[in-house]
Amino acid sequence: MENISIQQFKKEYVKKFEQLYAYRYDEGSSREHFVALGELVRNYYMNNWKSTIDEYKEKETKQVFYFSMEFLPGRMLKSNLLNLDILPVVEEGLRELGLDLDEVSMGEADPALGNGGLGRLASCFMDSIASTGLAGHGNGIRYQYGLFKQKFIDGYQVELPENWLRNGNVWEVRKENKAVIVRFGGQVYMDTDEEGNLYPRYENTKNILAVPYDVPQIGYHNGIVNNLRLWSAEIPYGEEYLFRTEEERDEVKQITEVLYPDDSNYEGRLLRLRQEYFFSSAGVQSIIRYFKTLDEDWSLLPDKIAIHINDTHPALVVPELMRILIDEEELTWDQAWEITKKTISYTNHTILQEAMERWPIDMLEHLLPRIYHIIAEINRRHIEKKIPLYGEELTYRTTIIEDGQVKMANLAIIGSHSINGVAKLHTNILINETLHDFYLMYPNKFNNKTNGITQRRWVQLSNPGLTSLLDDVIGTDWKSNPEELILLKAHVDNSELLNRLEAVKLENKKRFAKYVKDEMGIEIDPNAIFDVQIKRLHAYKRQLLNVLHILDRYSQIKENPDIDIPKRVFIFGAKAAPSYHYAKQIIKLINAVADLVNNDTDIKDLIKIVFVENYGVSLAELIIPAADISEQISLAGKEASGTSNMKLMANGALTMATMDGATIEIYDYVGKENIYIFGLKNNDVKKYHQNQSYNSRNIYEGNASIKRVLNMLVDGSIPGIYHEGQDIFNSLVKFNDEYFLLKDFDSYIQAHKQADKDYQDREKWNRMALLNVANSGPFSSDYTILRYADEIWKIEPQVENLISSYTPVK
Ligand code: CR6
Repeated sequence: MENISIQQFKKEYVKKFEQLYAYRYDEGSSREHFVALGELVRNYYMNNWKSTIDEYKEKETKQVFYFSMEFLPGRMLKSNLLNLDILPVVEEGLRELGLDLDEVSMGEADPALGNGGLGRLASCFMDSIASTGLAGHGNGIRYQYGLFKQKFIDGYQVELPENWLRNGNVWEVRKENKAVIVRFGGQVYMDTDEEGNLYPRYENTKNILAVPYDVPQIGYHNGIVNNLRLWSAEIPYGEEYLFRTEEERDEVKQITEVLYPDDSNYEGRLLRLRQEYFFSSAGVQSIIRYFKTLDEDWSLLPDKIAIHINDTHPALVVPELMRILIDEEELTWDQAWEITKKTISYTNHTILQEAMERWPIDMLEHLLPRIYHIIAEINRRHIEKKIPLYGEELTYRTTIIEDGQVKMANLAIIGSHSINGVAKLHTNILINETLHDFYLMYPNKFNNKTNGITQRRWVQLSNPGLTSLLDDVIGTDWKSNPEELILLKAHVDNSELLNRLEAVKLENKKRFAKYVKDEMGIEIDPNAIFDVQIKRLHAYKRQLLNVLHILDRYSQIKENPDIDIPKRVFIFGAKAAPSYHYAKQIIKLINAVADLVNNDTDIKDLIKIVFVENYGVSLAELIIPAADISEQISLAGKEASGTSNMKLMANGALTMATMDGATIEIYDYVGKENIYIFGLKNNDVKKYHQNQSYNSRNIYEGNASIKRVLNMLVDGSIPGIYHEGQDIFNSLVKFNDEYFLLKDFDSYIQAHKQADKDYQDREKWNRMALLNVANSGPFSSDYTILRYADEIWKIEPQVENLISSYTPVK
């Protein structure tokens, strides 16, 4: 956009506010100021939004559509201002009007339309696609209610509805004229038309209107505005009479009402299947409608369109695209199949068996009869074609339909041209273990794309102190080319700079400490080590190991009150899926330990525990810049990638980690001196499984510290956890400790002792922190997305690329 002066902004702002509310702007609430500012900012990008979309169409630019059941964009105001290059003007203008941008920004709801890493990754990707000048759009669901709001009552997690749309959404544009019909249920018969062609005749279907709400995805300083299209379910116009009962009307509303609160866990309910088909079908239909305006030969579809599916939740795009090409556009099966495979690509985000989607045949057949026919036919042809090449045994291990169920990962692999994992180790596990059979059939489909994060949100916006330090020391080019952060390395011995880095961290810690005091009434010392574990609560992520460390430390201080260790604040942020009993027990345990330790005067503030309620994107923005230690302690082989590891590193936290997910790549970049690695490696875990030689009870019996700590769970030392303590104890001792916590305990404690020591040497610590920031550039999602574009989607940046070079896959 053209430059706007502070004066002009102020004038436009006041005018906009008073037009909207009909009273003086200085009487407004932060919510109203946010709305007024949002409405004004719209004017600044609307033209670019239109011209971006027009230009793609005019030039017939190949476009990618990123289908994801989840997006976690966070508050968009500051990010939009940053990318439009008007953040300083707006900030100053508001200040002169007596307003504070941060406060105004709090007036925006944080849309929690995702669970965790997968949803946030989708949003980092949206930002990077626009910012690297790529033609790409998101396709998802406009949930009326986002991920539940978490409350702790008596230390237990309670879930409350997240009505994020209560005050509307200034960024979205409802596009009724772009609505499509999505068909569910009924019966389908294959009939023959006058020319003798087969066509499906539907009876008694329920037709639902899918209405798109488009949200702008603004590129960084490049004039590009792409689209995030979120679909909402409605009763079709004029068909209200077909939905006569309350129940029938509710059924429609429900489709886009709530986000399933499961993270890396399969939720196999009928409503979830409806959601998946709803946004997959609506998205594919709108893409096809666009393609038809280009008036091109169908065989050119893969040259104009790429469809990417974020995990298997949108895997029904495979049969849906087949359905449209065959039933509606009258292509032959073989033509349609070639086009479908060439158009679609798929990312796998987990190897956890419990997260693999499988739908009962009955359910699919009932809800989507024609789609089920097509899947069955894909499966039949797959078997027919592969048996002569690979034999029966291997082929039958790769079928889509098995034991009365439809396996969505198999459908996604067979129906696409690319499948990628999200970190090197994860991709290797897919290739060598989980999906090895498919790898034998399609070695060329497999590739790795290590996840990334956008430094725009995770450094520039959330850590202004670090940002201006970086600007002063290495110039501003890192903002469009994060690899330039490596220039910082040359300053590693500059003690003045190291002190400044420490001062920035301290300011961020004070900011968070204030939040903790105001919201939770807990006093924490900003000079303590802030030790952070923020992620969904899952047994494999081992928050419990963190707790065992705390209990061990607690016991040591009790035993030896004069112990010389730095103060620690253990910070947790984590939601548990409402039905995940064990995860909720661990939440209760953490809160109970916090009560015990925080109120024990013997501890003299050597330990404080802060478990923030309702962790999400906005809290992450506050916590990450304040972190000294980043806990990435999953059992090796279980965390596909992780992305908070990258955000924390970029903000100068030191990583305390097992060799898992993308943390291994962090280790490769920063080097072993600048990271704390402990615990079993993936191969060690594999050996234990193969030999069935793990025996946690032996460890418990033979290790005095472990015994002491575990006994605390059951001997009444921690008030209020009678049942939880017993169950958790049993999981570790009686049921053989599925995630090898006891095996990793000693080396974890050792690594923390080393961290205590290092922290006391301020210069050493700051140097390590600096090297973490310096090496975080390669984890920019801009590079990740350029690799997707180049190697999978075959699309090129449209604008003069802002990024001069990017690291090739290593
Ligand atoms: N839970 C992985 O577990 C990864 C993200 C994004 C996850 C996590 O390690 O960083 O995806 N997987 O790739 C799924 O959601 C299935 C996640 O967020």
